[in-house]
Amino acid sequence: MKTLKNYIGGELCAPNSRQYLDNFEPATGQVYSQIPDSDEQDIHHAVDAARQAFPDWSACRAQQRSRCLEQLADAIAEHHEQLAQAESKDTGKPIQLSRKVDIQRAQDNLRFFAHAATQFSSESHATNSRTLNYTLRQPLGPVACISPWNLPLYLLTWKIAPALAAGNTVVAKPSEVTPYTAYLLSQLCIDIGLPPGVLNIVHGSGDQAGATLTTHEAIKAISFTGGSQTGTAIQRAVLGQHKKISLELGGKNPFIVFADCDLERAVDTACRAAFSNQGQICLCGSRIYVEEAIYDDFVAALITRMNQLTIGDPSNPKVDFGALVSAQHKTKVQSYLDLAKSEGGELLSATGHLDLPKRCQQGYFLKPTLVTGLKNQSRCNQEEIFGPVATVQKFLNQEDVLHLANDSAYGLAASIWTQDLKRAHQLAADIEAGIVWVNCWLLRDLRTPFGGMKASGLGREGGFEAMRFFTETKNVCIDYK
Ligand code: TXE
Repeated sequence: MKTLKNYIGGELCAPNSRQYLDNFEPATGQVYSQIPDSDEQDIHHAVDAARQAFPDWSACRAQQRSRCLEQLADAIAEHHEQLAQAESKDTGKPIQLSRKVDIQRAQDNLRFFAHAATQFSSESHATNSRTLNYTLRQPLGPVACISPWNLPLYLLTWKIAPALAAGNTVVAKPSEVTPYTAYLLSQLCIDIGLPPGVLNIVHGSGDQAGATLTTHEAIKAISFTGGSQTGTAIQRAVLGQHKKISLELGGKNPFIVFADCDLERAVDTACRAAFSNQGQICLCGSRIYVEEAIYDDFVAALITRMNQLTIGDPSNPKVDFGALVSAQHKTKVQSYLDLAKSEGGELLSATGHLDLPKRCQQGYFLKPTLVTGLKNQSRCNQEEIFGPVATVQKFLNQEDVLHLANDSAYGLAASIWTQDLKRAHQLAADIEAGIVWVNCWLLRDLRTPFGGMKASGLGREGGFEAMRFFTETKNVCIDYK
């Protein structure tokens, strides 16, 4: 059994209390590591380390910070396979997804912000012939990065990279459900000689380690990805502390299919959008709306596509669909299947290849399911299930689907499928979502702002916008005559 450690002040250390939490492998339901159950003392220790490292890190040349991030990206590239296996074991997601998406994108995040660090700039405005305004963007100090379990290394690096690039020091708290890749990252930080205290990684529960970190008086900004309720709890907890907060929360994203779409591509992408990572991606298209004329054909084709998924041991490279992240989460998702029935829905589950070896008999597996026949206001259509359950509804026309899509507390992402350019642009402008894809899903350009509206979050991450979040903006006005 592996015992993980915190990474504080450049060293791996046991938690102050010597208390640990069990870490389960979702594919087997067995405990396979112990993670520090960090308390206030561990958080104070980590924040102190970040505070001490801040003067040198913030004052060093951007090229030096860039080099450190680049070296960390190189280290991830070198350990790509080890990290992918660890991630798949920790989350229950298919190894091929860990290889292609999470670990690759973690590396990309660090490389992107390594380059961004040397390109970051601010503005100056010549107001008239004697007055000049210029903007200083200064790093904030120690900041907190709190990340969830669904894409653990990808989302952790998405936060720490811009924070470090902008000259801040970081205390990160990865999800207690999937701590393993963050632990491996701390070993890589030691290997590349990252200056002590620049990045600190503290493991533990949200209630204890997370809450202590976010409310710590020395923490100047919080970048959080996780559930909407937790986001709201953090906002409340730090009310009056004047911290900067960026919240990337849940979604209930519409996937809109018009009759003039490329049907084959739309069906294929709808299946990926609904069921990738067992539906546990905040950007998943979990509300599918199909124009009346092609509704029956679309649903039949989608079921056929779902039946082609191989469900099984995530460590098998042929598997497309693995286990849910925890027993607790599986119970939550199952409760929505019961709810869907009681709300009058019809459940269409994939009958595809279920290939579970003996070691996976106790794993948290659940087949992908489509639910038809629900009202838009049903709880299954309004609440984030965050699992392999997608709803499908018919719509009549553009106006009708716009109303259905926006009739939601969430506003993270949308995907629109049509050949009609005018309609696509109109809908993209009218849909209440921070990210709109037209004839695609999940394509990312790291320069673009990322984040949601309404209950899906606050602030936009991505590109220079993410670095600006981690700075204090100061305008200097000078009269030089
Ligand atoms: O997330 P939490 P959970 C949604 C999804 C899921 C639900 C709950 O619907 O079912 O959220 O998932 C830390 N102060 N998403 O419970 O609790 C916690 O330790 C400070 C969507 O796993 O929000 C972890 O590191 N930190 C989402 C992180 O917050 C606290 C991805 C996220 O955990 C804290 C994951 C507190 N009081 C779940 N309480 C997305 N947007 O992609 C918890 N944490």
